[in-house]
Amino acid sequence: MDRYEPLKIEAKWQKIWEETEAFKATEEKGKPKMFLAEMFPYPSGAGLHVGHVRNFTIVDVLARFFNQQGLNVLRPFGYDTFGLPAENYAIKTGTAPQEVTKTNIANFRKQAKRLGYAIDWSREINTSDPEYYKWTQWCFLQLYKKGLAYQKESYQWWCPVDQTVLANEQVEGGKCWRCGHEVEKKKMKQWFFKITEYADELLDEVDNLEWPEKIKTMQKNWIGRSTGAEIDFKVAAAPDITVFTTRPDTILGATFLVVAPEYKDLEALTNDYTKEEVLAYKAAALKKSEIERQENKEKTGVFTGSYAENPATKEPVPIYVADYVLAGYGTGAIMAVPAYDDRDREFAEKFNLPIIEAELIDRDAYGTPKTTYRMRDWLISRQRYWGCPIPIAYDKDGNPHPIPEDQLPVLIPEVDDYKPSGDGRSALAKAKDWLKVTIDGEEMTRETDTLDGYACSSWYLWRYASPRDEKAAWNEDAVNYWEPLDYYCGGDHAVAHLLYIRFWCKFFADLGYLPFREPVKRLLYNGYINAPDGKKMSKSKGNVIDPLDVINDGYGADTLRTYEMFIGPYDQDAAWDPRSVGGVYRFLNRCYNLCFSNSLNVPEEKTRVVRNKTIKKVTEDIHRYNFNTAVAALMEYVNELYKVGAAKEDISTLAKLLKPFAPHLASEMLEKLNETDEWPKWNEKYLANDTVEVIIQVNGKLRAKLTIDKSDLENEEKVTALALADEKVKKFTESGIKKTIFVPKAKILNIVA
Ligand code: ANZ
Repeated sequence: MDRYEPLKIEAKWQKIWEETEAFKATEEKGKPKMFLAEMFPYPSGAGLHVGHVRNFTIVDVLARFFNQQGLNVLRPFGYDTFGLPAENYAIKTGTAPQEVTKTNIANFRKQAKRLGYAIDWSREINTSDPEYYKWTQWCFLQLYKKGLAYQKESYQWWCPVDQTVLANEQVEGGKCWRCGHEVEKKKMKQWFFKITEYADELLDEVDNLEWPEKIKTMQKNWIGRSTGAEIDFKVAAAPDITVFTTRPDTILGATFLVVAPEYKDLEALTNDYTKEEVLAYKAAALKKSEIERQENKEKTGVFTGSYAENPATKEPVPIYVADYVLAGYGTGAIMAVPAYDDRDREFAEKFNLPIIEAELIDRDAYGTPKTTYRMRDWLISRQRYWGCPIPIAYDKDGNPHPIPEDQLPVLIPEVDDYKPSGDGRSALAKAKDWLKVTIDGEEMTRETDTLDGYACSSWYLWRYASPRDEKAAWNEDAVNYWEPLDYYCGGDHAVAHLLYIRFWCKFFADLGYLPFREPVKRLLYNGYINAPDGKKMSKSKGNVIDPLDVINDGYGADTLRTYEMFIGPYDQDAAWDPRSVGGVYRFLNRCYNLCFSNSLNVPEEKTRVVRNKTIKKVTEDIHRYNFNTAVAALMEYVNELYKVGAAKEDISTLAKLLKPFAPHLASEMLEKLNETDEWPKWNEKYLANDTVEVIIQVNGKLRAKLTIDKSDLENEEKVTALALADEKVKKFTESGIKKTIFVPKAKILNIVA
């Protein structure tokens, strides 16, 4: 080929990698390992988008970089396949979600292969594969056995469009994270995982993680630990009220109490005169999201009609209901101290309640010390068909029983119609035969809720260690060798997935199944790629860039990969720039031409400094995730080589440094040079300012300037030889030399001819 033809080169190398299983990882005791993964994708019908490409390429650059450095690299791949899009499509078209998922995975795999990723394809996993979800159900049963999977009746976010409950993490600004419809509160019996059991450890260990600070802060705020006290207030004709306060020392100024609209004894606090208004207020409040309720708007509330006794002052204080008090936090009831708390002051001013600047007292005088968390237990019930069935059945009295482990997996039954059953249950309720199950001789009815998809992704990183194991969720030896994950890359799920996975890790470590307590050593949180105008890419705006189009337009995968690393700092959002794509393509062309049309006739000393500098810069940049400046350094290097010429060492160095970004082209170059891809090392000796200019005089007249290594300044013999070999000097010394005088300090060589 006399010109760069990326599509040809890429097809050739992809075939070779596939046939030789080039990226298959095996445990090699004694060889240091490196395990990297991206947050696995949901294989949507639309295929890969440029955001996936950025995310996957970061992982690929690191994987190839470490591989070239001689580490034993594991870079697996998988698909997070349960979820609403496939189910909604099934409801609309009648196509089984199993089928849609299969098609979408095939498409994703094909696309990922066209991007030349160094993936160990023998480790592909898919969360909706019964071989996989069998073990998700096993995980559930372990949590159930320890009391960490339990049922509770409570108010839940309910999306009337998707007909399912949502976790707090899935309600964004009072709207469903999937369809954007306003959510409602509904009282239901649901399954939960008791993540709060690990709240302290989850919080305390955040600081030790090599994760971006912003994610660590988000996790801390989400867990939201508060230390304070619970204090009992006596109520005459209703149950006493326990409040949670972080300021028990302010109790002398507590002039009223406020309970949340959902407060369990609210009705008991009302009387004939207040009941109607209180219940109407409650109904209105239930429609608001927590975020709305905490907004700094004018305070609302209603007097319940009851009084409590302040245990410190013995004074009667009125009890109000107001939506700024949240049901799931603390006890759902507060003592209001308007002199010290701004929210209480606003409320007191509006309702004309006393504001008393009382003195502060000893914190421990009343009540019992108590620590509260903002984080709630993780709601995992979903009224969905396309999810992992919860392995539970109910006896005649409605008591839950675990499905015995040897009966796993509980397979998803086939149904004709995927619509929810209409009575609040999923379409699974329509599979009449499937519903019946016999446990210990007793006939029972299966649970029709499925697990939140986040449960499926809470353990997949360990499955990667032994993805085809039929005897266990993960193999102990394999997990010991590969885990924990060294690098995890994603641009979403800062508090949900990344908290759940830490929770399960601690739980399974406590059971003795994992020899570590944190699943992810280093986290890279990548930014998004936006449309050229800076706006979010979306189908409806018609501004989506299809990565396959970029490849097929003739640019190839290497340009796409290199461009997405060059687009800007990896952790910041960046706008797509078609001109810059062309620039990267021209850069790769220049690399190609250097290798395939150049005569490589420059002595390696000539480019030694820029070569060593480039090796150092690219190596250090990749280590620090400065992928964009690493690519920029390679571009500068190529510019320099075009100016001064290239040695064979330059081309091989360029190919090796380029390989993580543009692996196909780099492989083609290395093949031509008959070189391995071993990562090059730099020599500090040859870095910046390591050359000097020596002035050569013949009979006192300046005849030439010589660039030499600084270290050669000591070597008079070598400098003289280099000078005499110079064409310009030769002319004046043809008649013979009498003597030479070298003054290294002045960098002058005098030749007397
Ligand atoms: C009296 C008091 C006086 C309070 C004072 C604060 C300042 P954090 O730090 O967020 O934990 N509170 C308790 N439960 C609540 C609920 N369910 N909904 C809304 N507010 C609630 O805040 C704890 C403080 O928030 C508690 O301490 C309580 O008000 C209020 F000068 O009690 B404090």
